[in-house]
Amino acid sequence: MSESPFPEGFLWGGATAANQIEGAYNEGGRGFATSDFSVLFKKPKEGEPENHLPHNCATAQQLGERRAHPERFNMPKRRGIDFYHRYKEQLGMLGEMGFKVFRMSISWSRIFPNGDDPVPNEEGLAFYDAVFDECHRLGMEPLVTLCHFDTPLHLAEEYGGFASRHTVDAFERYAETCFRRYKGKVKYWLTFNEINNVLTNPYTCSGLILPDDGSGNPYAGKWQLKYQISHNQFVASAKAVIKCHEIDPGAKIGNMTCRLENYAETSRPEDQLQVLFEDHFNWFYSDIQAKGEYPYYIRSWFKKNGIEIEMEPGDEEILKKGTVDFLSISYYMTYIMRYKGLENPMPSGSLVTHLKNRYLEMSAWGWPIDPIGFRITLNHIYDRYHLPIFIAENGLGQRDERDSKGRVADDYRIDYLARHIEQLGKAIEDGVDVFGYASWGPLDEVSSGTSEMVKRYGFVYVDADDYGNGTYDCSRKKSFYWYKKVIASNGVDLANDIVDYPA
Ligand code: BGP
Repeated sequence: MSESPFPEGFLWGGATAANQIEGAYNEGGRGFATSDFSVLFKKPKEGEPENHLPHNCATAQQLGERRAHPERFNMPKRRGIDFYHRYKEQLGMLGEMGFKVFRMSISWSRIFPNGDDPVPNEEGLAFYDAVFDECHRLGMEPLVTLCHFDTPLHLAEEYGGFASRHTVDAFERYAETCFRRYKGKVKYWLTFNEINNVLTNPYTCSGLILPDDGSGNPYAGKWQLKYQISHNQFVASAKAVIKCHEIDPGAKIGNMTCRLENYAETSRPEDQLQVLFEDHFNWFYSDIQAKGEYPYYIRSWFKKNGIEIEMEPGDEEILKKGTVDFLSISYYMTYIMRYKGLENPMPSGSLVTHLKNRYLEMSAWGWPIDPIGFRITLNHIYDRYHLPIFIAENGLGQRDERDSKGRVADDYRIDYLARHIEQLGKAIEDGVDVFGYASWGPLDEVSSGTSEMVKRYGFVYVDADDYGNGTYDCSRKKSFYWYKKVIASNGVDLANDIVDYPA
């Protein structure tokens, strides 16, 4: 077999999030989180009005209705895939594939039900002790996100989430509690999942709750507020990094951004200028977390737009001291940029490109499939920071159909992943330092954006539908046996030659 481009000890695995797998939203002493109020979103039928609000968020009015009458709503993140009760079976399936790393998140409100309680909830702490022990028993390193789209509701309702420094302080205490409790069990930490998505969805990313203003999306725009929230989260992240280094020098802690790699629609210089504008809005987040200071371009843009960040004494020193050990990204697709003719550009505020790339096929959910873009983006990131990189998410959400034997022939998923892993290998051969790859959704899990179960990513099929029906039992898809081969060959054997694949 040919020489592997992947280094010895490369961390092959998969990624999940507490709000999308755990369920047991009101068990074990857990308090409410913002994610508990995401309702199932199904794409509107022809002619039905489009919903402009990000599907996984809520206005104050919607939250009020859902809190008062939960029986009237379908909120699948309260169920997840019942990982809370089934984690041994589910992790066992990943161990069977030979996973080296398991990306998961801790539900903050399982540790501090209100986010800022005087003492932590021991039942919550013990649950993650058991999960980490099971990971190690199976030979998997847990890689743990501290906050993955599930800000404690109390902090959201009482303080506006990360709009308040109270939440920054609460996050620091929560992070410190985790570092002390799990020292020696967790070697890899991430602070915030997709911290740059605050520009699109500050409810989901930062716990901001706004009243419905009749505009269709009260979270649109509001850049002063969003950049103040971003600053507060940068400080929270940096404080966590500093605490982690103090408490557990053997651990590594990174950031996590949703990588938005942009292509100019044409060779028209203006279109390339639009790429520059968009890149500035996105590089900004990893620039601060990796370099520890506000970059020139954002200072100019703030000044031009009257944005003034309120800082507390010492913030700039904290940002400088609290830079991350590594970078992590989610990579799903690339985007097309067309010059908008604005002398004063604004963030696009959209994660899924509306301009189609005619050279790329798309998933059933309209996400362009661009493996070469993966290699491009990794070179761009490494060229900018020269820090190790972990792939925190990459995968294909599709409808999977089971045959009469309960088997799923997900050749489309094998094809997607094989092409992306091949390009990942080329990026490493280019000299990019990548130390691990976590495919998103190794077990089917509740979609972040739409709360659907039918948008499946997994190597493992979970028998559950969008409405909570099913046994929640696990079975193996064709890709299960394929990925097991990929891991065993350290990324060399990507051939789809699986013939026999019992469910
Ligand atoms: C990212 C989130 C993940 C995951 C992924 C796939 O933004 O970090 O939580 O859900 O998107 O998106 P979806 O689940 O909506 O298909």
